Amino acid sequence: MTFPRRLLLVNGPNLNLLGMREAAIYGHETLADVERLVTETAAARGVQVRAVQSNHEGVLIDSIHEARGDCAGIVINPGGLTHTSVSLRDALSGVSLPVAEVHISNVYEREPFRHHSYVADVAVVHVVGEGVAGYARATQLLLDVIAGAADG
Ligand code: CA2
Repeated sequence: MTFPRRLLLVNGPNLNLLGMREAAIYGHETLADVERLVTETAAARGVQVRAVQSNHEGVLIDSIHEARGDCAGIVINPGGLTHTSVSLRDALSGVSLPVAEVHISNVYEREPFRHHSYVADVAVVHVVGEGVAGYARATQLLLDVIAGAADG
């Protein structure tokens, strides 16, 4: 494989609270658990992970820009910015890297304002409502896409 052997994992606003509040919706696992899961999933395929969580949109956008040339793809749970941020979507489409969008909860079974994602059509992988385990599946699927593109 000739692609950079690194993924960027991005978690958006409030996901630092995982495991501390709203366990009925998001479960008991913490952000550290998420980052460990993705790191171990990627490591099993020889890929490193750079993990970023921020409550600030601009920090997230900067981290996405910095992935260009350094990472082969992006796993992202944009949190509430999923439903509001054209700028985050533009950053993702601007770096031209394959993107996996993950949501812990099933956003389609929640309030109507969570049904629209500005990120969905710039992502090639979508995993919704599988809890924290969904990050591992998203990582596997994204690595499949990257490996397929490298082969093709
Ligand atoms: O289901 C998901 O993963 C979400 O992306 C989580 C976002 C929400 O705005 C999206 O609609 C769906 C919220 C993340 C906030 O996470 C918290 C975790 C624990 C306690 C409070 C918030």
